[in-house]
Amino acid sequence: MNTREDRVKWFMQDRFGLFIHWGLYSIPARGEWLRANEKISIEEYQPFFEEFNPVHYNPREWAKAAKAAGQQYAVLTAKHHDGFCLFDSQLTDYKATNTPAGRDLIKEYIEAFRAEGLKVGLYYSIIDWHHPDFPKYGDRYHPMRDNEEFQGEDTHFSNYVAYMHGQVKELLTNYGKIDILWFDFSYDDMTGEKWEAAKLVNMIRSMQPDVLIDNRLGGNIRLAEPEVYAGDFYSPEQIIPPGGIVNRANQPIPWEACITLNDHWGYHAKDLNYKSPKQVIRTLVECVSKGGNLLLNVGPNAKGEIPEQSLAILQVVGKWMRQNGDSIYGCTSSDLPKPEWGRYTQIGNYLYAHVYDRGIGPIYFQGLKGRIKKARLLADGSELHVETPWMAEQYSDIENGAFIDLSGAVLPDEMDT
Ligand code: FHN
Repeated sequence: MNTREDRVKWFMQDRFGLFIHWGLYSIPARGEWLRANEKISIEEYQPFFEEFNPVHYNPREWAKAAKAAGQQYAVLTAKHHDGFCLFDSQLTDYKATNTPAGRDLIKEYIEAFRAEGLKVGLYYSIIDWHHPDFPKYGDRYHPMRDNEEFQGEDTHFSNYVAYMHGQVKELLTNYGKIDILWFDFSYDDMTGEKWEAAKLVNMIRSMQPDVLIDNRLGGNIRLAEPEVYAGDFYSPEQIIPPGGIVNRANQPIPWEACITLNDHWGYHAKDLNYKSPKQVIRTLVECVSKGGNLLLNVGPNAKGEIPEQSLAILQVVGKWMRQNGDSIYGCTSSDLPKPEWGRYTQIGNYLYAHVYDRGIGPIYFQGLKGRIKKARLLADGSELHVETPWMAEQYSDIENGAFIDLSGAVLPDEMDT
């Protein structure tokens, strides 16, 4: 039987993925929670179903952009909370093949990303605002929870659980090897066995034993003996855990921070607050320096296009990755204390210094006296020199350190990124 350590090997190597939130909500262009935020009924939302026709959808272009950005895997929403399926499910009519799009968008995504050599993940919402048997009354996450027409409405939640399990089975049967199943999300008492999560994960493991599962079905991945459904990796959202993530025995566990490129997951016409390429690069470095992955999100528009501003940022990030990817792929945290000038990432005996603020004079490597065999600038491969500055022996707190002279080197982070 394969273990979590077996399953996550590629994940810990790849480090950088593309998250894609796309669906009917791309038409109103006010984010994927608009049904709940604006109390939109199923009937008021129906015109978007009848209109959805992403005429410019070309997932090969998406895959090429992700690959050029240095991303090694992707996770696309197969179904978000609104219940709309981008895949040709036989368990519902609420799917892309029944819209003017008339195509299985997931099938095309998987074929395109695999063709570009990227691994493929599917996001699947266990919350479903469209299914008649998903709890409505009193559920704090249902868009119509305060609407009297749903008061007391009978729902047979077991029907929904069977539907949800059936759709997961479809996704693992009809689209070849899936690398990640990204479930979203458990809350309050809607967690774990409420979803019959052990049965679901046992089915998943029997069908595709290598697929990675996130920790949002419930349970506690940090336990010494986590529940079978507690997941293969922890999924912090819009945050980088300050000290990475460890289990109760203080052992690092795999994690992946999912972070938006602007302020929204789904397409938002007025979303102008984009992170700069430098912010993205530093976020990626910070994740890896703490033993984690970055899943960076884009929200394509109703025509199936990733916004130009998102593509431009990914392009600059890709330039940095082409020069510095060795300091990301397969790397993790270092045991050394965080240096004041930036961050370390490490793989084996290779230590990568991400210098954000070079300050004045040579940069200082605490604890590395006599341990630096050679130093190279990743951007151009040029040699860097380990040196001991004049009168260094009189400086305090440097008895076990080393200095490297960076004068004349243009650091990647000082480029106009
Ligand atoms: O409610 C969702 C949200 O729309 C988005 O999909 C994020 C991405 O991780 N997950 C949930 C919020 O935690």
